[in-house]
This record gives sequence, C-alpha cells and structure tokens, in this order.
Amino acid sequence: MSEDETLFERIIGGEIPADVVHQDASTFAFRDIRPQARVHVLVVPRKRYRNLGELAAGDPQLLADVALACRKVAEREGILESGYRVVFNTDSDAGQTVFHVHAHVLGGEPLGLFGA
Ligand code: D5M
Repeated sequence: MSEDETLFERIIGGEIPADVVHQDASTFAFRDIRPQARVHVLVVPRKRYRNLGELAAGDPQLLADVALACRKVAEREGILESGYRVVFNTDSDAGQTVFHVHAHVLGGEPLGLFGA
C-alpha cells in the first residue's frame, strides 16, 4: 500500500473486505461498517477528491456519476419509492473522518428531520 492511500482506496483495491452493493467504471459502493439507518451505504468515486467541493470543481461529470450511483443503490436496496437521504460530511465540524469524498446513502426507515 502506498503511504498516502486512503482507507477507501484500500477497500476499492480489495485489500480490505467490504460488503459491496454496487460498482461501475467510476464509482464503488459498500455498506457502512457503523450503520446509522437500516440502509446505510457509502458511494465513493474511484478517483480520490478530498470533499464534495473539490469533486464538483475538479470533475463535475464524476459528481453526476456519484449521484446516479446513489440512485442505483437506492433502487437495489428497495428504497427508491420510500425515499432516502444523501449526506456528504465535509471537514471536522461535520465529522468527516475519511478524506476521500463519499456520499452516505441512508434510508429504509423514517429518518426524522435535521434539528428536530
Ligand atoms: O464517514 C466515514 C464512514 O466510513 C463512517 O460512517 C464509518 C465508515 N467506515 C469506516 N471504516 C469502514 C470500513 N472498513 N468499511 C465500511 N465502512 C467503514 P465520514 O463521513 O468520513 O465520517
């Protein structure tokens, strides 16, 4: 493993096992190890950007690919109709721990409102 490889690059590379839900040419999706809802899947672009803003500025098509992969995951998990939440934690106050941008896809139950 190269020194600065992120955890998610090691998962994408198969070095660390994961429960893979979806993969395609540009994205990789697997179940979160600490689920916050009945469905909790992480969608990661194969190419690393630090956060949502850097991804959007650096490769808007790849951001669109991530959004479409989130929808594909929701479809696979049977929550397309009931609804789902997509979260991108960005830096420390948001609790980002892995600095390889990823979308949390959450659903499978009522999630409540932020701040309620
Ligand atoms: O989200 C990082 C997420 O990554 C957090 O919800 C736990 C999850 N995680 C950490 N290690 C693993 C492994 N090995 N498999 C699956 N999921 C994992 P953040 O938004 O950066 O806080």
